[in-house]
Amino acid sequence: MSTAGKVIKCKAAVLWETKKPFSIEDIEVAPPKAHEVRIKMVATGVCRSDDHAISGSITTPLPVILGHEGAGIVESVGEGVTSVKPGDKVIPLFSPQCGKCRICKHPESNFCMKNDLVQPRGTLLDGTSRFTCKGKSIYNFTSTSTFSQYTVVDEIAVAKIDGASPLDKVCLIGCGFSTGYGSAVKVAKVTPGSTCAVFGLGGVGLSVIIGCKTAGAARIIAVDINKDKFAKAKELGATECINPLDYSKPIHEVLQEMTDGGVDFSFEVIGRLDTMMSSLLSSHASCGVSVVVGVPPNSQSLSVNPLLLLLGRTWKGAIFGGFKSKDSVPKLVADFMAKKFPLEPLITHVLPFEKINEAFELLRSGKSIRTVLTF
Ligand code: COD
Ligand code: ZN
Ligand code: ZN
Repeated sequence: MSTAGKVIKCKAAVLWETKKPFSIEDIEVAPPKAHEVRIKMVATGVCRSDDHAISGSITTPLPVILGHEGAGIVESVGEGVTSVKPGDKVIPLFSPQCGKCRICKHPESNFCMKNDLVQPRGTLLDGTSRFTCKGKSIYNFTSTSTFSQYTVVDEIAVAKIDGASPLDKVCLIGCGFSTGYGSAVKVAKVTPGSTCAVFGLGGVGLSVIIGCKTAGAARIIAVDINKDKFAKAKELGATECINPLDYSKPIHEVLQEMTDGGVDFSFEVIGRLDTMMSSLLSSHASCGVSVVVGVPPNSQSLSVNPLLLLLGRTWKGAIFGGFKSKDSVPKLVADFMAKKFPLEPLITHVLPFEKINEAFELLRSGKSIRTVLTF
């Protein structure tokens, strides 16, 4: 029996308060309105940014359904939706692409002005949510809310992907993989034969390494304070791994000595101010490009001597690897299907959706790279 046009009752992980575990709740998901899409989630990754929302270091309205790295199948569409139809495999886009704003029309930029990231309203574009629980409206998270058996997203925040793709793998293209990979291939534009340094070897940092390798970097130096991360980094393309705790001098000095004055491309993939500065200083003062991938906790800032840039160094950053999401996600899925890069090594754990709190414990303890929750 078709569920189109009807309210769907299902399970979702609701965060009622910060610093508390999720409660698996029975919720109602209203049908999609015009230009909206209701999706049956099949798999979702657990990303560090979801944990930042739990801890409160990213602020978002509560109560909320988090999750932004999912993949699923379209259940029904609202009036006027043309880019997807029921039955299509899709990936929700936490960084949408409206196609009409100044940024979407810019050839190089990707951070669509219709995003719900900078000042989160916790709603769809019309200012409301389709979720209720115990008579209370529940907020959306980053236009996606994938920690629910069903979610509703705006059409500008969903991409149709190859019908043959394995959703329990390609869900990583919804955030972590694309953020890291794009930082190397699209934002830094890593060149063949170059030397790179990657600070932070979580799922995103390892995806930067995959990008550097794909782009033909000759040396990829992986930096992390957890040496247990080194084996996987090497498997994915790191040529050397260093632990700042093994040195008495600052790690940027170590990197400068290892690379004749500094690397061509450096990446901060941790989200800390001190490592952002180390990453910047480890890039060559005249020809280096340093990319900020991590986001520091709310309202922290760095004070920087302009001379660090005056000799020619470039300092930049991007969300979602600089990719225009709706255009790029289907292509990234196609590239995965064509075996241009792997996703499997990033997935260390697969758990049923109900074990979501366990998945976050694995992330916090540093035991997982990515846990994929299946519905
Ligand atoms: N020096 C070196 N390594 C460190 C240090 C340090 N001082 N502190 C921590 N690390 C290592 C950890 O051991 C770990 O291996 C790694 O850094 C971080 O990995 P994870 O697993 O915590 O994180 P990821 O890879 O899932 O995500 C990292 C981000 C920086 C991308 C993320 O936290 C973030 O800031 N996201 C916001 C950026 C963004 O684009 N957001 C949009 C949606 S996610
Ligand atoms: Zn994420
Ligand atoms: Zn736009």
